[in-house]
Amino acid sequence: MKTIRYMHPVDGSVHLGIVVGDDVYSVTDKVASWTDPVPMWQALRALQLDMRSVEERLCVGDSLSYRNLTGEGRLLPPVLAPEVWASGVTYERSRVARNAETQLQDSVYDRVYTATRPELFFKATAERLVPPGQSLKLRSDSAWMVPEPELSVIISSQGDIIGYTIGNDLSSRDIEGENPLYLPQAKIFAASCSLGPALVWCDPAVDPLAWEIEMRIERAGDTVFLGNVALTQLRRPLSELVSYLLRDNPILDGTALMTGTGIVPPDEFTLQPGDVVAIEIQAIGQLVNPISAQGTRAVAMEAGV
Ligand code: DO4
Ligand code: MG
Repeated sequence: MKTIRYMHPVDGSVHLGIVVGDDVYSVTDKVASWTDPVPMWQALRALQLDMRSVEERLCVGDSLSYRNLTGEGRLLPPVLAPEVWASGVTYERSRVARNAETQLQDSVYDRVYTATRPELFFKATAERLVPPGQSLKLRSDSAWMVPEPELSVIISSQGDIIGYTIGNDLSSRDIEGENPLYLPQAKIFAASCSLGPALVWCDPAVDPLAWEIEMRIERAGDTVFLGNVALTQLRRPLSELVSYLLRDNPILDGTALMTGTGIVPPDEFTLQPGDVVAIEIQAIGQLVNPISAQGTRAVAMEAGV
């Protein structure tokens, strides 16, 4: 099952919808308290209801067009994630990129890539999240910034994986490269994280390790970067990343954990205002975010949405 959160075209109210092809069926119209996947997931689990039969019952009546909701800038992050955490150096490509950018002689990155304990760090709060289609913003004090396309898991407070979405861990390579202790400044700033466009619910039939991530960066209509990676290249099991996050660290239902990047553009590449970053995992969809400078208004706001 695939769900999105969106602002209703008529009154702007927040809805949770199930996506079937181009049709979006509002679940909120049928169960008013379900504007977010987490209460729905909890209710289905408590009642031991089969997701598929629930989907069949809910996907009836009026629907909206997914393409139109996306085009009109009405999508919201697919879950109201109270916190977003992230993982680092979980792919060989990330280890190589960190070694290239760091000014340290003795690489902490080689060590963390093979260590038992993964690198996990805090990335964003719900208020800091940029919805699909809206602008991520470059730090004004960095000259070397890249998007990081990452499979992201949505988890319950108990550590159950509720579902999967796409994350963009927009990062500064020169700030982290100067000193790894600057990591929070390289990672956390206004409009540095986006999640979306949809949530694919955890299900025995869904195998994220069979997926591939593709990232395309466009500048003035030209593709200036295209790369992809298979999820089989992720060095650590998803359950391992989740279990380390929960060690002595209470989290709330709906927390997002980004699982690290396996795609890094060449070292000479940096993002510029006006670039558009599109990250695709076929089963989930395409997370598209324009890039702008700090201090500029979000694209959807400019469009008057
Ligand atoms: O240590 C740096 C973080 C690297 C990261 O965010 C990633 O590998 O995705
Ligand atoms: Mg990352």
